[in-house]
Amino acid sequence: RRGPSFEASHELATGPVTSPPRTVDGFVREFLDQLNFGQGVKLSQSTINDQYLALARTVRSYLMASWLETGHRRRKNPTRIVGYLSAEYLLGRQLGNNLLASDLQGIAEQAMEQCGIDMAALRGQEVEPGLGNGGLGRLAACFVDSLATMDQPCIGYGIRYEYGIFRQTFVEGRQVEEPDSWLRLGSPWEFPHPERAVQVGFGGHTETSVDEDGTEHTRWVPAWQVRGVPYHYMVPGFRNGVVNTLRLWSAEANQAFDLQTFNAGDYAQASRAEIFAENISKVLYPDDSTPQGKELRLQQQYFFVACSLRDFIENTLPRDVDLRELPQRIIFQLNDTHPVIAVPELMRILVDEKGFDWDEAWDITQQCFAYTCHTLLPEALEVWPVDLLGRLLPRHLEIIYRINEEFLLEVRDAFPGDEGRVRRMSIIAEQPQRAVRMAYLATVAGAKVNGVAELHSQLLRDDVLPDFHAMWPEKFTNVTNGITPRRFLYLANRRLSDLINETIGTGWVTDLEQLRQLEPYADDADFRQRFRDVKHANKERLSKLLRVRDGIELSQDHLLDVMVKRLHEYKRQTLKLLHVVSVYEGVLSGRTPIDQVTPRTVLFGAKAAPGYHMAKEIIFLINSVAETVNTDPVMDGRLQVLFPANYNVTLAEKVIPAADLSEQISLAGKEASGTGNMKFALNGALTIGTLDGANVEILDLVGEDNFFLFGMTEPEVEELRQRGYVPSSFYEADPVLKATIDLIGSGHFTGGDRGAVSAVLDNLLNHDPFMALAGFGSYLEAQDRVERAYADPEAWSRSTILNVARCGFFSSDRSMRDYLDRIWLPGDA
Ligand code: F55
Repeated sequence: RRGPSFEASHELATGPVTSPPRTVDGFVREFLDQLNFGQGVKLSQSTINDQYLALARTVRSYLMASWLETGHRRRKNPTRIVGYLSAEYLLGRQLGNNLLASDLQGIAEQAMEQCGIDMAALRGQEVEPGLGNGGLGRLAACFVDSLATMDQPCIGYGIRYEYGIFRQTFVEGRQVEEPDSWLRLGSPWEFPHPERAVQVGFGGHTETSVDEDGTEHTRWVPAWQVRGVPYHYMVPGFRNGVVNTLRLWSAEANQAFDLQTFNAGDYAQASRAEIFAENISKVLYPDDSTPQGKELRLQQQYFFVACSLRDFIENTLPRDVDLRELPQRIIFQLNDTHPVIAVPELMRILVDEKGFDWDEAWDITQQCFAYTCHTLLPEALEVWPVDLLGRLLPRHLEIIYRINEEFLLEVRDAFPGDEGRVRRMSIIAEQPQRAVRMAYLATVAGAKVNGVAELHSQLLRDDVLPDFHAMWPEKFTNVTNGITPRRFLYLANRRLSDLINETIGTGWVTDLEQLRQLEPYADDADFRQRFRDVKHANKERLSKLLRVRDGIELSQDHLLDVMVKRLHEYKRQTLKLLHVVSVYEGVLSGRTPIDQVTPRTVLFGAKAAPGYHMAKEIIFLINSVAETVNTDPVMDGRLQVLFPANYNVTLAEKVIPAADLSEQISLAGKEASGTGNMKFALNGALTIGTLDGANVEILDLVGEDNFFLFGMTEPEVEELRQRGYVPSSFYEADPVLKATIDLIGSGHFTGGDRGAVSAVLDNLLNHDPFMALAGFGSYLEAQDRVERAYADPEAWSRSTILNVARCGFFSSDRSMRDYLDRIWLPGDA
């Protein structure tokens, strides 16, 4: 696999790779070299983009020795490594994170100053890689950060989309999507490795032959192939000399064009194949919960999974390792069902290519996978129609059928005579069309299945996969999600970090439970004042950003009430909006004297899936309400509604540290976990929330005095649905709700146009699948409690400090520990 070695013959090249000197001068020298020899410009002629690229490559240079050393160490020490299989990684900007991890921030800043360069401008030049939709993709990014910080071997496998999540703009209040061309100005953090490219087949047919001893052998003959080229990204641990690898695959055509066709003059036709192949990694599907069964999506899934397995087995695993030992060398964690086609792919490799018999291959495969489920919505469970799957991956479909046959024998064995159960549990659904249930396949194949918060894991056992739980109770476990304290506290909230460092030292950065030591300071008036100063400064920073970024004015002395997350009905942005309108309506109608309105800014951030009609209508309604409320003199500036477009990781890092109130108001039983909820609490915002997802655990840890709880429990939701939920009865029974909805319905926010908001209102009044109207009363009551609490700054500060002190549990380092203990290396203690 290796070429002839120049290194072996050259003394300079055989020693350890050395980093540039960790001094300001050393940094300047490396930076200027990168500018001159990497970018090919002199400092005096360079653009901000030149400088950004050179700075990024400088930081890279410092991390390189650790990266090579980590790889070397891993190769010497054969252990089970984690192959994290995720179609999404929502990484956020790299520069700040990599400076923090390498402890080069101070040096870099001084070096840039010496060069007369405004470092903030260079930071602003970076376009974040938005290779994910939301929580699931961001979770993957937090997990690889934690594994590197914990010096755990991990390869993150995924897709290098040429276009990430769309850029959102608003035109007359409506969402318009624009392509996210994040690679346009260069991508200094990636390392293409065309020499490690692998081939992936699609389509075609299978052939069966019988050998001398009568054994059948099946072989897949694909109709077409694409080339997968890996791009490597550094994943540095926090100041520990570890750099792990993220390996993202890009699809390329094997031949740029058909020369004969080209010569015959049909230029467009000549490059068809190239366009076709490259489409596979062209763009991220922007649906965050309801997967559409699109062929290109299945191509993406199989493409990255096939590349990853091939890469691990042929290029990462040492040649002398027997594949029977595979489970001792790798555990593939399936981030939702998106990579589940890896299961039949591994079976195909073992049986068809490596000559294993079925049972032995299945035994190996079952030990190599574990599955994480991220949802509870039935419509979000991925299924692939068998005709589509059979066309694209005929051999895989055969393998799935066989897995299912043998699995159903096991079910019959365990539950004799229970054919209803057999039908329910079949990996193949018969209705509404024959289709493969990917969650079932993952559950059957996986050594473990986990949910992402306690409540979610319980509902997974009880409601989503009860038959599987009955059959294999020990397969099921919980790992509550977490967030990386490096990015979401240290990097995003430097002021709070400095205050914490000064108070309890820096151990919390890699051991977040140490924040407990802050508890006594909740009773220290001086500390509370400094805590408030931090929050105030963060609001000022956000205010400056929004002025430049969006032309928005953020009032400094307002309660900052934030709801940022993907737009989805189950998350109930409309409930938040009903609250806003009710406050406004109270003043308009004279019910509430204006001087009794708590000055408040409600900030929304949310992208809607482009095909999700209702979500887009809700965006329009939010913008319409914002426009009206913000400009109506009757409110005297006391209520502001802001909706900066294109909420992403970069904006989150500014918004979250400035927030006072965190809105986590999904209908109980619908949000699997949430991770934004953790980020806010850790940054000293108080939560108003339902008993859903990880909110339950946050409440448990911070205590009910420091959390604004409202709404139904999950069993109460079910009970109401059983009784028959009639949303209009809540409308009729609650005069405030009625006035609120009527004001929207009157066209007040849409220039008199009643039709413009009718889709949302009709839906609320006649269907309201997520019971916003039922939640309205208790939500408003909880908002009253918020305002009373906020009126006492000392008590409020005390609560926020206790939130920070008690949220150490939500470090993704702890999540990774739990995965290691319960799933990846159980018994390793
Ligand atoms: C993306 C693509 C498809 Cl096809 C389906 C779902 C998604 C996606 O982005 N899901 C997602 O973000 N789920 C969220 O995962 C988080 C991490 O576990 C949870 O905190 C959150 O509750 C859940 O909705």
